[in-house]
Amino acid sequence: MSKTRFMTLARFIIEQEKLHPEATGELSKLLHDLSLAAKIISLEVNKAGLVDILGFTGEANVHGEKVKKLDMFAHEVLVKAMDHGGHLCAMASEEEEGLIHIPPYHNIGKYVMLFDPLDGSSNIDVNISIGTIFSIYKRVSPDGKPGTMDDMIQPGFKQVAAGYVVYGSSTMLVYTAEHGVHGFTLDPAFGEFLLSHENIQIPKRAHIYSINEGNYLYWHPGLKKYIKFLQEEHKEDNRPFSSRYIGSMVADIHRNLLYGGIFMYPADSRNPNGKLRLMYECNPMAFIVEAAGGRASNGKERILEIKPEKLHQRMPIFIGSEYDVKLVEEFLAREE
Ligand code: P6P
Repeated sequence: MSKTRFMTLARFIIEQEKLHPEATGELSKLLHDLSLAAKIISLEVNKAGLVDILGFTGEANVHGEKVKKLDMFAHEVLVKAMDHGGHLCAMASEEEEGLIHIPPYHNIGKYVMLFDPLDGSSNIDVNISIGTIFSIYKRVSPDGKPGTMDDMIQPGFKQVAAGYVVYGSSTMLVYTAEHGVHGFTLDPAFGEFLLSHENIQIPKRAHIYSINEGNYLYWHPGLKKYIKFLQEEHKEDNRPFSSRYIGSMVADIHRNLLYGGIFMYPADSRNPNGKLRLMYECNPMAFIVEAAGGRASNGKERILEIKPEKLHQRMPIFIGSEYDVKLVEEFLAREE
């Protein structure tokens, strides 16, 4: 990889293609289209409080357009950015029940993309970091025809690329296409994503745990014991851990990816499948964290090997530093 201060996302993708001849230029162009959508969404997210786009006012904005929720805005930006490049045969969004087909006047490609356009959007009104999550698979149905649900409902290990954009103190795009996890920070001065975190590796052991402790009463007994274990003092074991929970999965996992940590959204007695979506949140994040040397399970099975049944199904998730995800799995197994 050439050493340059201005390693843009586009240049990095081209140089990656040279390093990995099996990589197809199509995936690179797809990521490029996605980065444009990310810039547009970032612009709106960062001025949301100013143009009254927050919440759902139902009134018209200064342009006379009906003001939408920011997550619907992000959904529409992504669909429009991705529907004409000729790389996809269909899309699926957390904001839409069914498949999103490619308009008949556009070329049909050999990939599908699933995305959560703005995860954590309830945090927008209080200026907390939120994110876009995307997941890309190669189609399994015959080429040249519109995509089908079979193209979407694939186990996570079949992904060819996955990533997220975190709209925080800066806007960062983090992705993996099976050759390392790389982070790019948006320079708003000239609207380019510049390589800032090459080949991210998550620390093998954590000292941060992320979970909504307000649900403690409803947890599995093994999880209660695990969290109490993390809160005990044991200097050699780096305990007690620090508790860090933003309530925005992308922001929580991004911090844990860089610092080490375990993020948990477990099943509980009220929500037997947890809250997060397998296809839009768990699979892409698991693909990224595993590519960075971490681990992701539902407490028993590897997330990426779970056979999906429905597009919007929920899945418990324990994800982050390998040692710590293995340990919580042991605590859960002991109390089966
Ligand atoms: P809770 C945001 O609404 C979200 O989908 C994730 O981004 C986040 O991790 C989780 O839900 C927070 O859920 O129940 O702790 O508020």
